[in-house]
Amino acid sequence: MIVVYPSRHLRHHPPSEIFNGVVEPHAEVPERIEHIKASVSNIAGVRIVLPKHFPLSWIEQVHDSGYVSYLAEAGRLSGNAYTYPSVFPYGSGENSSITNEIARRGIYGFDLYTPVSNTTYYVACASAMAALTAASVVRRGEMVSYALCRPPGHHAERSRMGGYCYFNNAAIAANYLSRQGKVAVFDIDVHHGNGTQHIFYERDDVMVVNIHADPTYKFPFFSGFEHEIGVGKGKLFNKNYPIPLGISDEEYHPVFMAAVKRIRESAPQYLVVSVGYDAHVNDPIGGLRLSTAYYHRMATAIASLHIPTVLVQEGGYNTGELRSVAQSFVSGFLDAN
Ligand code: Q9C
Ligand code: ZN
Repeated sequence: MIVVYPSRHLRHHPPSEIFNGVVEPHAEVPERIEHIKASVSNIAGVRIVLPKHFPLSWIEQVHDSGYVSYLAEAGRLSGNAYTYPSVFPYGSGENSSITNEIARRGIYGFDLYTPVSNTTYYVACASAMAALTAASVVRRGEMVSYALCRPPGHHAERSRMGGYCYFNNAAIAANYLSRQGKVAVFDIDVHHGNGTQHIFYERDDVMVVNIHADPTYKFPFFSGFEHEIGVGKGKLFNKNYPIPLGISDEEYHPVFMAAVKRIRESAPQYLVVSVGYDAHVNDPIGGLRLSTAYYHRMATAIASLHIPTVLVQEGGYNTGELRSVAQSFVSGFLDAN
């Protein structure tokens, strides 16, 4: 398995996140990817590579060009301090003509977890390039590859950052592969991948299947409900499986297998998996109770689909557990193949 490691992620270290008015240390820390990389590099059959460079047009096919340049400009204005989104004015950001810097921070972001500094654009590009590199490996004929993306991506919409995400790496990989045939995205991060849903909501060439903690109680709160099924020609090409908080392997499994069945029935040529390790029992923010061994079982079931698959790293915040959880997941994939 080729594993793509974007070493520039070490330049990304937001100091804090603000939840409901309270400042907390930022959960999305550099050690996450260092631990995952260290553990998977010990597995026989894994080869670690650096990202290759792809044209920026692959990012701009998924993200609004005003948003992409905002990220670069806001970073230059911030210098090496991180600036946070403002809460006004709320808006989608697309085709925005607003130039005031404070207002723009409210247009291009939807929460206070996702600050910008002068390294953000550069590290977000490298993370997206890692996803594209992993996708190109599968396009060349490998059955599986793994992009150790950091910052993560699945909360980033076409023109808004949020949930620690700037560019939607999984969506960029899925859109790239969609030029070759039908694609499915399977999002197993504990949080709903609202950005991926938003980006493909009107498309029928990329099916999006999401299993996550019920957004009534968990981030992102505004999206991820069962009635969200896609619109226009994208209708029925989006499927959400919200899960009650606190559930463990045996209760999760039937829902997971229903999602796998749905993917099999859509018969995609490529699969992109948004892999979060934050549904694990010891994750500090997830709220579900999956075991380390269950990640092996999930990987086996996904690999049994026999669809060329790009694994894209999303969340997972217990730095003490990430080595064993990643080891369980990756070896599940390799054992099945
Ligand atoms: N301080 C991803 O997993 N909520 N993003 C944290 C506790 C933010 C998660 C609240 C969750 C964002 C990629
Ligand atoms: Zn998550």
